[in-house]
Amino acid sequence: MNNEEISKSLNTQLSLDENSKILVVGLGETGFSVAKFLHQHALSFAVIDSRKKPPFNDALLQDFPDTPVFTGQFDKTPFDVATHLVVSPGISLQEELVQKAILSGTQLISDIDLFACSTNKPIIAITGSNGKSTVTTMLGLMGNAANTKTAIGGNLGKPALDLLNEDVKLYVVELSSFQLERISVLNASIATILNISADHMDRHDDIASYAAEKQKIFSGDGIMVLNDDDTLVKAMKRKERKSFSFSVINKKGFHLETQQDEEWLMSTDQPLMRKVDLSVEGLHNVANALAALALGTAAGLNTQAMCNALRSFKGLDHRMQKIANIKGVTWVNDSKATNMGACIAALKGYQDKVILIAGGDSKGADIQELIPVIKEKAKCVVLLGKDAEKIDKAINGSVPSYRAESIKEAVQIAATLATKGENVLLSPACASIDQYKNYQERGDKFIAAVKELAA
Ligand code: UMA
Ligand code: ADP
Repeated sequence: MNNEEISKSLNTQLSLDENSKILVVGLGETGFSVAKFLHQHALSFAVIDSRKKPPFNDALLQDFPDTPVFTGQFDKTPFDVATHLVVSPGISLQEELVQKAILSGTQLISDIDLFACSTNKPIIAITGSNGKSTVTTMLGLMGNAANTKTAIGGNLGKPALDLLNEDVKLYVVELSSFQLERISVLNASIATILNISADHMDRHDDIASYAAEKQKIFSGDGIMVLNDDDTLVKAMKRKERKSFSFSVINKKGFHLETQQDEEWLMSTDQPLMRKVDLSVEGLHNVANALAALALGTAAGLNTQAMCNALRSFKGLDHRMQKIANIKGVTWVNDSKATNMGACIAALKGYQDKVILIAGGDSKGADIQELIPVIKEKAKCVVLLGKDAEKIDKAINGSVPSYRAESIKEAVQIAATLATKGENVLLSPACASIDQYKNYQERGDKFIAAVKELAA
């Protein structure tokens, strides 16, 4: 779409024009991508962030010195004069001034709305409690292997607006529940909810309202890709819409089936590729591969190219990442397991009992969910972080538990507990922000501590 077409689309779909006064709330990755976009389309905006020095403060001052910027706290005045608010995903919509503005008629829009208005190329939108980044990355590899120039981003890292490029033939965007709760015009050509398990319960009232936010990904009339093994997701099917399904349990849609003693990823009765040829570990990753095949098929990608891409995909860092084998003990970094569902999937992937390192900020989750799997799959647990005590209480002595102050100490304790042939798994079931900058830093510190052991 050229700039004129985009301006028209922004006007008809979001009522944006030269008289609009847009307040960009948040100056992180999202806020800065929005600022660049609004500037490019000659729309008038100001920026506000409650942080004293938000991450893109200097970049904004340098690139757009005339833009009014308010930092340090949320000030009422810019909210009062705004006609539109673009609220970054890290800011709760319950924030007092945001709520007041919305109630008084200020239009809430998001970077994803701006993105959706600015392209007529197909968009594959991916959400779910777990597996989003893995499936989004798989799709990117598949699209490019099939000679369809594919751009991937969104919650994955690169903001959706930064992906816009005339050469791109297919957009694949990972969307979080925070991004979805503030969209209004997304009409993805193909959309999926990979699974729903409790996450971010500190920002959502309950699992029903969290699922309702996720369901917004299906707004419009695009193709739905549904997880047949997830009751909440399966129930979202709409008869009038074209849909595909995937399952690792039932033998329909994109599924797993044994043929002549070998397990195959199948599409209805057509074998696609052997399960052993996937380089990623665990049944949850088979589900991810099936979801990616379903999404890619819906987008018309070549099957052989998709399978080749899956064969070469080794998995993302910090997700079931094998770090080292030291004296017969395998060390696995699954630091990205920031909720109960991811830790449960990790544990279920093991035949034998593991030494589990877990803990951090559980974000208001119900820990009881984790306990039966811990009992079944953990030889012992090393706990750290803000909710170590809470998890320990829930375990209630059913498996031995130990306390560590840091990842480094957790690794040292685990080393004394593990014997040859066993696995030590860091799969915290919790966010890292109570002790670390993010899950990457937690994972990196784990890797460094394991390497020290090896030395
Ligand atoms: N913040 C303030 N005051 C403000 C604005 C933000 O304190 O005025 C805080 C937020 O509470 C948050 C942090 O700053 O702790 C970052 O918020 P942001 O909205 O500025 O975040 P961005 O830098 O724009 O990054 C966001 C996503 N972050 C969040 O949703 C928290 C990134 O996902 C995403 O990659 C990026 O947009 C591009 O689309 C990250 C994430 O952690 C990876 N997502 C969560 C997850 O995956 O679980 C949802
Ligand atoms: P997301 O982007 O949704 O956070 P990732 O692909 O980054 O998903 O994986 C996050 C965590 O969830 C990792 O610990 C990973 O092993 C686990 N995981 C990945 N796919 C699934 C799935 N389909 N079901 C449950 N857990 C999963």
